[in-house]
Amino acid sequence: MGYRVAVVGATGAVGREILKTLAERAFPIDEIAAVASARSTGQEVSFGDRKVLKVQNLDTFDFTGWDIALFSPGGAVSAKHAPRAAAAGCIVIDNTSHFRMEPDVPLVVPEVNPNALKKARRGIIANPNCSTIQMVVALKPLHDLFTIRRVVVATYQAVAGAGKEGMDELFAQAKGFFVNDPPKIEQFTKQIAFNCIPQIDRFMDDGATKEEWKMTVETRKILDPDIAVIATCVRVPVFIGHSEAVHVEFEEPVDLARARAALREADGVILHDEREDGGYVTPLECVGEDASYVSRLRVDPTVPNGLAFWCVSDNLRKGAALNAVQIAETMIALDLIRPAAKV
Ligand code: 11C
Repeated sequence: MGYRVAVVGATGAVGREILKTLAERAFPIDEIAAVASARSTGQEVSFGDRKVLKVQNLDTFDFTGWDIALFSPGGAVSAKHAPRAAAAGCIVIDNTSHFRMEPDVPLVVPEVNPNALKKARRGIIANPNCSTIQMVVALKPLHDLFTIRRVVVATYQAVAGAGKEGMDELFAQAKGFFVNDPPKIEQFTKQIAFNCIPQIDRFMDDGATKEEWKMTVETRKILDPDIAVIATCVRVPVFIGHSEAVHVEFEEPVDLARARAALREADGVILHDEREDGGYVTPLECVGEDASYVSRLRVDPTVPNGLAFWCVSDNLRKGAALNAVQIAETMIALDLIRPAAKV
């Protein structure tokens, strides 16, 4: 027997990726609903190769009898509708930042802290930010070996993080450049085509951006509250796939061979590190893939126990849709979700 699954925000970039991921992984589904805001009602979205779903209106959608709702509609919408779905008995896996730091809402990356799912008392589980997910998947095996004290990370984040509109803006500006069209700037603070923008999300009081703050607080909640993290998050003219240059300081002396072996064994990580021209993974190569790819692994000789590496991952996939679906799969494996029809 399968589950009744609702995908909320089904017409967005992440919602469509969730539908694709559920179909590809043959998630055990008895019935699936595509749900979105009133203005998308009646639109059609694909589920797998053969099925087309008519989008239903979130305002009037009744979650009673639905087992799992995968939400990615934007923070304000999740704030309003996720508690309503949870109150109806549906397990909500929310992709927005709205609930992430609430103490009674687990923030989960299945390869890192699956047992946190057992504390989902409110029926809401938060999916972390994409830039955090790919980094903690790579950090976990290293933390288990040498105990991380501090992480310094610079990100190179794709425009897909700003949704379909972000991708459209890069496309339009890049095309316009060759025909002398002035760039139209709407989704980003400056021209993104042929440029890098050191701001993702709004500024906080301490001068960090909210994206940078998320990387700090989410890493601590998921992996270890004692880890210090400083991030500089940069938007780059890449359509899909976030990259990160990660510098890590450990409590204990590092051993490169052990670090390599642990990364090779770790769930969710692919170590591709050849130390020759092109012997590393770039964002273009990780699109549509599941892993967090680690390359350029080396000792950082400028601190006592340091390692540096490069990490790329598909931000719509492991960074959002796949991680959310894996949370649902892990909850099923841990017997934390049963089909409503069975209870
Ligand atoms: C970006 N990381 O690349 C953001 C998108 O908190 O889920 C995801 C925002 C979030 O713009």
